[in-house]
Amino acid sequence: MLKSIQKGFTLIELIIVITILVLLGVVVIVLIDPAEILAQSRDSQRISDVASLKGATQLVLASAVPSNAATVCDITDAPDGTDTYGNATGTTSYVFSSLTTDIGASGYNQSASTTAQSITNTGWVQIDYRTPSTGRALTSLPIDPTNTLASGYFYRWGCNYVNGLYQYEVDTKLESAKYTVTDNKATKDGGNNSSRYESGNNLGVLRSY
Ligand SMILES: [Ca+2]
Ligand SMILES: [Ca+2]
Repeated sequence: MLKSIQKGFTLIELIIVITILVLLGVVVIVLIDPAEILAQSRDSQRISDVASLKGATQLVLASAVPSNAATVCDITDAPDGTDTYGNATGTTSYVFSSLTTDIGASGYNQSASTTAQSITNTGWVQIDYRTPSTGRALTSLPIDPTNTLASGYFYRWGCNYVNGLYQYEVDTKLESAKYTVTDNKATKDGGNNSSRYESGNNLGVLRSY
């Protein structure tokens, strides 16, 4: 008589296997830290966007200065990081944010959500990035992947005109441990704001908000 061969797993074996798989999953999630990976991804975009904005601004202001440059750049005094910008009645703004809501401080300009990324002077930075027409650096204005006032994650842009030179600054806030602890870019950029990553040809242009 043939012995019956037992097939499959017993309940105990199944429980052991499932427990091991769950533990392995937890270990993998802890090691990978998906939240940090996502934060690093957003930061990489921010660093890239800031570099793009700096390059495009430099190209425009150094070649064919937009006709409205005098109205979007503070031409009244040297940048010192404390400028109030804007005129007395607040009708003119010289600090532009990628937010589409009011930042709640004088001198700031927020964009219309429908045109925020336009490279004509209706984008959140109100200068015309279509010049020069060849070698154009931007096809659309980048906006922060989070872009909310409450989080602090949004881009800012400002410029002055001093001694025959347009001086500009772009800044953003970073969030990942990689770029705020291991490689703390906000404190190593040479700027005057230790909580934001600054770029431009004069890092004293933008004030705190
Ligand atoms: Ca800084
Ligand atoms: Ca600054």
